[in-house]
Amino acid sequence: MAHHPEDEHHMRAALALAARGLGTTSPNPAVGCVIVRDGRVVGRGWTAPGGRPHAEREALARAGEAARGATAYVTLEPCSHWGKTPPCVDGLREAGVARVVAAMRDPDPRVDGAGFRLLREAGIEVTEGVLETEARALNAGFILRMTQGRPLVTLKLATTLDGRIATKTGESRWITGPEARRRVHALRGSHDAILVGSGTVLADDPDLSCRLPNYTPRPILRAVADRRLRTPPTARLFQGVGEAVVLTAPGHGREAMDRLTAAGASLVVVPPADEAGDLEPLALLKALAARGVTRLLAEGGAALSASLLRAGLVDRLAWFHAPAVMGGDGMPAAQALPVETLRAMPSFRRTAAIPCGPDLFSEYERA
Ligand code: AOF
Ligand code: ZN
Repeated sequence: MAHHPEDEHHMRAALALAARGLGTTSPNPAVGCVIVRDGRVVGRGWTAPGGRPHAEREALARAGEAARGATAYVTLEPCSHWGKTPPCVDGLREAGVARVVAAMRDPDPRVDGAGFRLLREAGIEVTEGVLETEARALNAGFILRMTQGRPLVTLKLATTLDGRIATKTGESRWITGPEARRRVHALRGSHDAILVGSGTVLADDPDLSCRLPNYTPRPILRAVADRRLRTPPTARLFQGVGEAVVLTAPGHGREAMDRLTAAGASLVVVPPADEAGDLEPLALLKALAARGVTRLLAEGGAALSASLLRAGLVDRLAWFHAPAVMGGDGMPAAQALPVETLRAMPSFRRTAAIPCGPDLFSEYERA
């Protein structure tokens, strides 16, 4: 269908609106919608916290009568199914929208092209695939959960220039400065869950909260991979806002499990991967996806990072580098993968490099 010159411009605006919802809409996608009539924006909307109302409903409500004859730009195919709310396709049709421009097809099997078909059957002009690459990157978590049953994994690390996360005596607070630490909270805010290994809980007792300036702490699911059930019930991560989950191996006694559930944790048993008894990383991710997690921020330590990298399950890196060098007796960001040839290294493509106070923040995606 015809591509109009202004389509990309309005879709870019819709994508920016969609991004506002990241971290608050799971298990639903974060969608954005802009309604344009005679070249003028008459309504804007994005998926509400909790995943409903959908973006189109929000934008249509603002546009009111001005939606008649208008074009709706949506970052995802409008839904065609009856869920807890009526289909957005019906909303668009009833509002008299003349044309729908969508960035990508919805991989949810309840939609999967049916939204486009129903719109066309209702006589609405449909253009698909505008800024599809950008929309796929934005929806990567939702797409992975729908198609592979696992969340998007971003591995966050804060290291020295030579990639060390702690001294040999275990000192790690703080390698990076306050600006970097503030950015970590923003990063947490755009994810549905945080995952750490039990070693990190024992070493640092992080609270894993999401505190943003001028906001009350945002609820976020906090998870610990803890095959030996070493996490103490007094761990600070149990005190935060939102669900706390301990992922462990089978075979623990009732008493050890009850101690953690009494502290407010949900216990999830996942199969061990190998003789060493490490938790199977994909099973761990699937257990989190089953709880609705679409975007996971893994925050170390060295064992968890290695286990995810080894399994090829790190989709993105968020790496803070402090301007200091620790040397070879410091603890490396990841335990042995192992890598013997350069070809065998997990490799990434840099997507951003941003100065952050004295530190450098860089983002990468899988090469
Ligand atoms: C849209 N716009 O803003 C969102 C959509 O549980 P329900 O009924 O809310 O449906 C969730 C599904 O709806 C989700 O899997 C995805 O297919 C779609 N989400 N669709 O048109 C939105 N959030
Ligand atoms: Zn919808």
